[in-house]
Amino acid sequence: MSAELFREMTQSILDGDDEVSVELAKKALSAGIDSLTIITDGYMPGVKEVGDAFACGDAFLPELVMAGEAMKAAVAVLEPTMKASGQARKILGKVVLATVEGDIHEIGKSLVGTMLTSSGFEVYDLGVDVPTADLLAKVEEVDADILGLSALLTTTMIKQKEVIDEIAKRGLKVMVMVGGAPVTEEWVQRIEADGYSEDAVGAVEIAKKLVGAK
Ligand code: B1M
Repeated sequence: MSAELFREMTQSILDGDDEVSVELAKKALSAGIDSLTIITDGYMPGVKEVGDAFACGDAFLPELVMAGEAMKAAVAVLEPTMKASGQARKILGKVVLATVEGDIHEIGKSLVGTMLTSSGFEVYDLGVDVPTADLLAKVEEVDADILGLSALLTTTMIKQKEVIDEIAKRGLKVMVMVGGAPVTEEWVQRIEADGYSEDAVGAVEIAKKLVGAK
């Protein structure tokens, strides 16, 4: 039953149909399927397919926009369950999180924020397209342990480096975790980030290690 449901979810993203993606998310939740499994096995294959089709010119911006909206709407249905599954406990650390300046991709960044919140972190999600100065002002204001920087474009990844350089210049004591589809281990080493994960589950593990290491 799940396999068929997941195929329909993938199709709803390919169709850019947010009504269907939302209905399927509700259906899967009532069938007792875990939210993260729904996202990774149901919706992510659709987003990947649209992204790949866009990259080789088989899909265009409107398709990308509609796929993004359908994915966002489904995640909005699933997020409360993910947050609710986190138990009340001691705050593990404070995380300021954002997508870097010039980049408006928000879905992955928000998923990381939800996972961190449900795992016991206090998350200040500043949204997308956030200038370096605003990020660092928030880090100082809340005395953050970790600054999480998401970037989905090869043209905006460079902002992750800009932020890290500025942190060093100001002598701020905050760990930087980076992520986003184009980010690689090689890039992480080059910009001297403290942590990197390729997905939201891994981001929680890295964040836990970082606060332990601080
Ligand atoms: Co855009 N887009 N997009 N897009 N888009 C990509 C990223 C692209 C790979 C598509 C492609 O060509 N194959 C391509 C980038 C190419 C490149 O630079 N290498 C691209 C492009 C080119 C563009 C525009 C330039 C298109 C244009 O205008 N000509 C434009 C840029 C706008 C801007 O930002 N300035 C653009 C716009 C958009 C939309 C607005 C239409 C829409 C976003 C809607 C929204 O977010 N509200 C959109 C979408 C939907 C995509 C794809 C299809 C899907 C992204 C997504 O939401 N994935 C994407 C193709 C792809 O990724 N295959 C594409 C689902 C999400 C759950 O995954 O974001 O990877 P992801 O997050 C993951 C991990 O990466 C990781 O954990 C998350 C959960 O597992 N992670 C972190 C993310 N952040 C992390 C932070 C961490 C740790 C882990 O620590 C802090």
